[in-house]
Amino acid sequence: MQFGRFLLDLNTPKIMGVLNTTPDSFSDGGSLHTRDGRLEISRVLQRVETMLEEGADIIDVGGESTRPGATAVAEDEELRRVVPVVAAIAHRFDVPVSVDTSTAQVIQAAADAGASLINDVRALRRPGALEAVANTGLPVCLMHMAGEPEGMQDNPEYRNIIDDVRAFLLERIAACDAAGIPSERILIDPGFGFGKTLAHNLELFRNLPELQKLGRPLLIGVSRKSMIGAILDKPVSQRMVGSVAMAMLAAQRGVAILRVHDVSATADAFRIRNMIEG
Ligand code: 7PJ
Repeated sequence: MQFGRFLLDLNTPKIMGVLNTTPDSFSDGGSLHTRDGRLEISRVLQRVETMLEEGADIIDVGGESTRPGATAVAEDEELRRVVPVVAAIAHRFDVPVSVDTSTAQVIQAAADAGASLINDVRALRRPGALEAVANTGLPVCLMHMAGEPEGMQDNPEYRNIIDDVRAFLLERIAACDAAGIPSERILIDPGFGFGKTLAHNLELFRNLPELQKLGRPLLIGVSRKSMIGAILDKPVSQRMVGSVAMAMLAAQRGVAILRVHDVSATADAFRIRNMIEG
């Protein structure tokens, strides 16, 4: 699949390394910031270089915390956080840069700064987002989320989680088509932890092959998430092995791209898998 000027072979699972530019990320918040809270570009580039050495195939840059309960960030604040980071990475490294955003203005500015993928947890439902992606010609990941981060974990309910997520993704693929974004540029994501109970997450995970049938590559993020914490009864700092185990199971179910924090460990697991599976 084409990601800007990069061609990725999705027949073997690819690793998307998470780079958080928010000071309040639940898993690695603030590590790229100075003590007075400024994002340091030199630290960002160092972190990216490490992730590339460890085996990342894509770098995902996020400027808005979407963890449960997080409040939305202002557009200009998101622009200010994300655009210089995208530009610096795209300029320095030969790697597709993905941008975790829902905002039309950020989509356009990130594309101008050299982004290769738009990763939208709101599946282009914000005003102008469909048109912005269509304009840029970039591929997009459409993720399912019930509600907004602020209230999404308050008693989420579904008629049937698989049917509901599938119907949502089909509707968003149709909306993309109507806006001039062809399906060849679309990845889909059931959105683990976004308005879902542990039972919902597990049922979705078991049924990933069902979503595979929609005919678009699957991208998922389970890394360090509360579903793993709930299964293992462990805090965020002790969820790496569980995350890698889940990444392996996802790869086995045909997932094309894994969004992860622990690039090195995931890359080791995938190398073993590729050697065995050929
Ligand atoms: C996801 C994401 C995910 C996609 C986040 C976290 C929360 N983008 N951005 N899929 N999660 N496509 O990393 O735990 O699951 S932010």
